[in-house]
Amino acid sequence: MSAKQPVTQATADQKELEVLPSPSAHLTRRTFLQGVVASSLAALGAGWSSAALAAKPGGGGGGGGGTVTRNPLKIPPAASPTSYALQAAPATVDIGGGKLSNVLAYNGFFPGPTFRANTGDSVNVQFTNGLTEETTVHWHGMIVPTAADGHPRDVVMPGGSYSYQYPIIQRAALNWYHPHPHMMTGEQVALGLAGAFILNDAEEAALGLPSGAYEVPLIIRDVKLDRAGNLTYNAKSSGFLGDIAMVNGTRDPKLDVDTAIYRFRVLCGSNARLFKLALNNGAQFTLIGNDGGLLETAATIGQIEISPGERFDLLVDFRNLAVGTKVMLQDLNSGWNLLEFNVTRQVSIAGGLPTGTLSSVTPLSNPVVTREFSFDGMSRINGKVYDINRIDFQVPFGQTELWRFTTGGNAPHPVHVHGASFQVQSRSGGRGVLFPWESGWKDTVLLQDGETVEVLIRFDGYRGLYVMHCHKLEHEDMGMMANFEVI
Ligand SMILES: [Cu+2]
Repeated sequence: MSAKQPVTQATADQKELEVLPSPSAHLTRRTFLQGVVASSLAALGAGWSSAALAAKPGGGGGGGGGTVTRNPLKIPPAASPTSYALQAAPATVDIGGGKLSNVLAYNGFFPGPTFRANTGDSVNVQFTNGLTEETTVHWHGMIVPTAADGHPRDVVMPGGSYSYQYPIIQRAALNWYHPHPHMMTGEQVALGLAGAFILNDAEEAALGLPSGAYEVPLIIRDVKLDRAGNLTYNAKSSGFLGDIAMVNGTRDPKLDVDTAIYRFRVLCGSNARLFKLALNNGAQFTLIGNDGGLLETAATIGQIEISPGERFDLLVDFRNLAVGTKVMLQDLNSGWNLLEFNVTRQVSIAGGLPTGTLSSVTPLSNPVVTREFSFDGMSRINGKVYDINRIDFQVPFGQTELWRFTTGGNAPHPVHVHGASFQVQSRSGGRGVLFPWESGWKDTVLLQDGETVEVLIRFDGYRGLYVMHCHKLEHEDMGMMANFEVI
């Protein structure tokens, strides 16, 4: 691959209204950022279909869904990260009903294997890059040393390998892993590279929450397919939006359920799309956790909005439904049907929805420093486009700080910080309130137009280099990211 080209603010923001010609599975982020229409088919290697003339509206994920043929929800295989060989490479996968699609995959799986581990375990993932461009693996939500964080500086070249090693020093949560290379994250994630990482601990295990077949990871995202049915990506500075939804890499998915309580570990894996989740039978979700693990107490909620990078831990109670009942998980923003639950088996399982305290969350307090971060345009934080070699600020280890995120526009900006979780304190302007899913610990918080969001944060894991950025991946790739150093 050629050397990276500098990105100027003008280059990035000029692109605001431009939609690059589809298809562009072959279009590299770098080319996008240079403002050049790529015609190269070489970027991602062999096996990719030729260009389609236009993206075909998928339709399958949306609409009333009356005649849609539904496909069994894929459940990615579980894997232990304590000793694991992980490869990113092009692959052909079944996206439902035997329809094959060229994607980028971890170990051939789209989404990648679901890592499962416990607090105190040590992660040892030997990664090899089978792509034809640079990549890294970022462990979103995991508190890891800089060298294991997948920082864009630590690129793994095509054919190269890297050892991600770290002890798990944090509480139970649903985290995830995905690429984080400079200017190419949006492309690689959109084409399929992401997987869940479920971390458990003694506090959570003691609650006896639904497990086994009753604990289901749901990676919800939108995708764009070309005419041949392959995942494709067209970079757009306002954020990539796909035509159809997929859950766990399955188009028009369905899940057979028992008359039981299910625990859904929900991750918004889209590049830019927000989903407003609801059940079409009017049933409520029992929200028990978010990015940073369990909440102190459960919240009952009918609609819940999730933005790229955020995670929710939701219980859904099917106990009182008759066999034969169908319930649809919907996205109220797009009107899409995301996942159909078919109640197929009567069971009787002891226990119920949790009451009382789920978890202990020690509040952060008394910040000694306040920092302001303005998310400007589509490519800048505090007026600056990301420079991989510039350290934007330093944070003393172990110091509680108040970080204030603001934006004048071009939202949504899901703000994500590496190296620590934070506690959301307030939101003013815009929606003007905090939501139940924003209590406890978070690592990604949604900043909408006109909003100011304040969080308390303390870095007490490791010293070293980390980034904060907008998790609308096109904004990140264009430079809405900052380097900081915990000292
Ligand atoms: Cu943004």
